[in-house]
Amino acid sequence: MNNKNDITKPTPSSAKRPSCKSKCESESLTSDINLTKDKSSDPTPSAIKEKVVNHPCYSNDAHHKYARMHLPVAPACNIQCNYCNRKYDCANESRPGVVSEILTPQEALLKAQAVAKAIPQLSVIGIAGPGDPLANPVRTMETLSLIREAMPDIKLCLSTNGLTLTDHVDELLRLGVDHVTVTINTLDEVIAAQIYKWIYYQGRRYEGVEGGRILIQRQMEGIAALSKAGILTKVNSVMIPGINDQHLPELSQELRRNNVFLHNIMPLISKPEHGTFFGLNGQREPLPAEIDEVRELAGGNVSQMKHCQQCRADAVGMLEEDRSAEFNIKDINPEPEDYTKTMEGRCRFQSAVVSKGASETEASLVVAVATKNSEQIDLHFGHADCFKLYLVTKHKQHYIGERRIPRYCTGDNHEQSAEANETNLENTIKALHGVDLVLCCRIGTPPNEALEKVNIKPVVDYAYHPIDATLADIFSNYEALAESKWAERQQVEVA
Ligand code: CLF
Ligand code: SF4
Repeated sequence: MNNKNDITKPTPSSAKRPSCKSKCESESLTSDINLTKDKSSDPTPSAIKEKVVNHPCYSNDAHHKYARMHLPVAPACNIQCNYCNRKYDCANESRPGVVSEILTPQEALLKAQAVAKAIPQLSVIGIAGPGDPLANPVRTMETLSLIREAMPDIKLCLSTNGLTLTDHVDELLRLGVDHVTVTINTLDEVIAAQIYKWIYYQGRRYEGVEGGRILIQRQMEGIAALSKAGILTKVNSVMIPGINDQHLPELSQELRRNNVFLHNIMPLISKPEHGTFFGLNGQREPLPAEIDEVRELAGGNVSQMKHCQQCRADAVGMLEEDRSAEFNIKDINPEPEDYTKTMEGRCRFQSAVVSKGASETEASLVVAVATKNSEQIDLHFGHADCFKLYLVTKHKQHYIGERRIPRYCTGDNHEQSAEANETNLENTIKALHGVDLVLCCRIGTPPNEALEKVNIKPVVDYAYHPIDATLADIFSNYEALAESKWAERQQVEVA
C-alpha cells in the first residue's frame, strides 16, 4: 500500500466526475488556458496563442497545416517501461521508440535543413528518442543548439520521461525550447511498479515501488520547474487497462494544479510481435470507447489532445503521414545550400498558408516585431532574442511565426561585448532575411545601418503601441514600399 506519510509522494485529491462537460478540444485552447498563477511574468494570452497556433501537436487546427519532424539522436534510456522495446525496427511500423537510424548532431542538422526545404510546412523539430532525450544530454543539447543557431524559424520541442528533467530546464530555456512533453502514467508508486521494470538514477538501479516513487517525484518536480520557466508543458499518459485507466482522471487534477497545458491520453500499443513485456504477457490494449470515457473525465481538468499519432522517434511530415523513409541520411546532400534562401521560400509558403493565398495575389509586407509579451512593441532591437513575424496586406494581418536570434546586446564588458555584438548583429540580420519592416521601441545606429543596407526598414514610430492596432495601421503608411516590393517580385518571377 502507499505510505501516506511519505513526503516524496505527491498527494492528489480523490478522482471525481467533473461537473461540466469536457469543452476542451485543443482548437479552443487559446481561450481555455489552464494557467492559474497570477504573476506578471506569466505569458500573456497572445504569447500562448502564438506558441500553439503553428504547433501541430498543441493545436488541433494546426495539424492540418503544419508538419513536425523528430531527430533520432538519443539512443539510451534511463528507465524501462513495460510497453517499450527499442530493439525492433520496422519501416511500416509507427510507434514511439522505433527508428531506422540513429543520427549524430551534425547529421541531424543536415537532415533538418533538407526536410525544412522539402517540406515548407515544417514548423517544429522535436527530439523524442528512440530512448530518452535527457538520458543522452550531450547529444540532445548539441543537436538543439545546432538547430537553434542555424534555423531561426524553427520551433524546438522535446519529449521525456522526466527522470532528469529538473537538471536541464535552465538549458532548455536558454536554447529556446518552448514546448516540453513529459510522459507521466501515474502518481501512485504501486501502479508505477506495474508499469516500470526499473529506473536508473544517480548511478543506481531501482525497481518496484521504490523506483516508481523516485520517478514520480522527479516528474512532478520537472513539470513544476517547466511551469516556473514559462515552458508550455504537455503530459502524455499511456492508458493501460486494468492498471492505470481508472487513475488517469485523478492524475489530470494534479496536472491542472501544475499548470500543464495539454494532456494526451494515448492507448497502450501491445502486440506480442513487438516483444514488449506487456505484449508478451497478454496485456490488452484499451478499446476506443474506454479511451473516450477516460478522456471525457480527464478533460474536465486539463484540455485533451485527441489527434496524436503516436509517432516514431524519426517521424517526418504532417501528423497523418510519415515521410521518414524519404530522408535517409545517406541520401542527403552533405553540402546544403545557405539556409537563408530556404527560409525565404518557407516564409513565402507559410505567408500564403496563413493568408489563404492572399500573399500570392496582392502586395503585402512581412513585418518583424520586437516584443516581450506579444501584445505591445516593447523591446529595444538589441534586447530581442526573438522577433514575431506577421504578414500585413491592405485588409488583414496574420501571424506567420518567429525568428529566434542571439541577443544583439550581450553585456557590460565593453571589450568582449564589441566583438560578440558584431557577430550577433551579423546573425540577426541573416535571421531577418525576407523581412520588409522591423518594429521595435528603440534601435542603435549600427543595427539601423545594417538593416537599411539589406533593404529592411527599421521603424520606431510605434514604440509601446499595441501590436494589433499598429499592424492594422501600418500598411497604409508603407503601401508604396509594399507595391514596389510586389513589383520587384513579379519581375523576378517573369525572369
Ligand atoms: Fe514531437 Fe511530441 Fe513535440 Fe509533437 S509528437 S516531441 S509534441 S513535435 Fe505529437 Fe507525435 Fe503525438 Fe508526440 S503526434 S507522438 S504528441
Ligand atoms: Fe521506452 Fe521511452 Fe519508456 Fe525509455 S521512457 S523505456 S524510451 S517508452
